[in-house]
Amino acid sequence: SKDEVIAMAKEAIMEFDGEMAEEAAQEGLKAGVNPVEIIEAYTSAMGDVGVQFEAGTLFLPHVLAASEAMNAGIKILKPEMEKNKSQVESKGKVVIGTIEGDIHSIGKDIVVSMLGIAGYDVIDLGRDVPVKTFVESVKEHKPAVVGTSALMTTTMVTQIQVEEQLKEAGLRDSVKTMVGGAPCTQDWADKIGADIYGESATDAVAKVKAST
Ligand code: HCB
Repeated sequence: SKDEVIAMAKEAIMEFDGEMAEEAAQEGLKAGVNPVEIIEAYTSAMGDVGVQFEAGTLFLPHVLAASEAMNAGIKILKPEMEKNKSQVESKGKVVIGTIEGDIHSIGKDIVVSMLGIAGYDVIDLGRDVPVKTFVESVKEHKPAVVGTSALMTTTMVTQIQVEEQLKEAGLRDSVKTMVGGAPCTQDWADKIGADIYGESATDAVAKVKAST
């Protein structure tokens, strides 16, 4: 049943078990569970792993193993989700990357996948992306939205520079800006003048849709 699949998906991440994550994905697809809900289950368990990492009860290798398990599961779900992708023309372009100084990419990658599935052309700049690269990419690709991901309090401040440098380049009015990553909040987005705060990948997709 759906509850069993969701529970298995969560357990797989908590147990760093890639095979179990794949099994949850396969069982879920067979049972007709929405793949997005399975990804949300992985993500929620990944959040719990993060909490344990912060508490010092889990260590970096565990975190990496958990994220690998999550990727194994997502790999099974992705082709299925792409079948439902709107076959019509692209909904628009989104440029996204993890901000300068920050190498956390798991959450950003989920946002990239979900936007792709929702029909957007996503230009993924990767991680540790210099502010000027975001600006150049906006100039080159003219996306509807440019999104930054920041997982650390020390790197989220650099999201301000994206706002500023887009203004300096005369590009700020041509694009919507989005911020996300665990330390970001709606308050933070309001404070720095970002147009969209994406609390989760699902939230990011919904808000990008609403603004394009
Ligand atoms: Co990392 N790390 N880490 N880490 N790490 C955090 C982020 C800490 C909070 C843990 C802690 O110590 N308390 C902390 C940051 C503290 C701070 O704020 N200053 C931290 C630290 C300090 C570090 C290092 C400096 C550790 C060290 O070397 N001493 C180092 C960073 C080096 C650097 O970046 N320069 C480091 C390294 C690592 C890895 C490599 C082991 C690994 C990253 C692997 C990778 O990404 N490829 C890692 C991880 C995994 C974490 C935790 C445990 C989980 C992050 C994660 O993937 N969450 C994290 C603890 C935590 O966050 N609670 C810890 C799961 C994803 C799915 O959630 O929030 O990223 P998410 O994304 C969501 C959501 O935010 C939204 O959608 C996603 C899906 O729903 N979203 C967006 C994300 N980006 C968006 C962008 C948009 O525009 C819109 C929506």
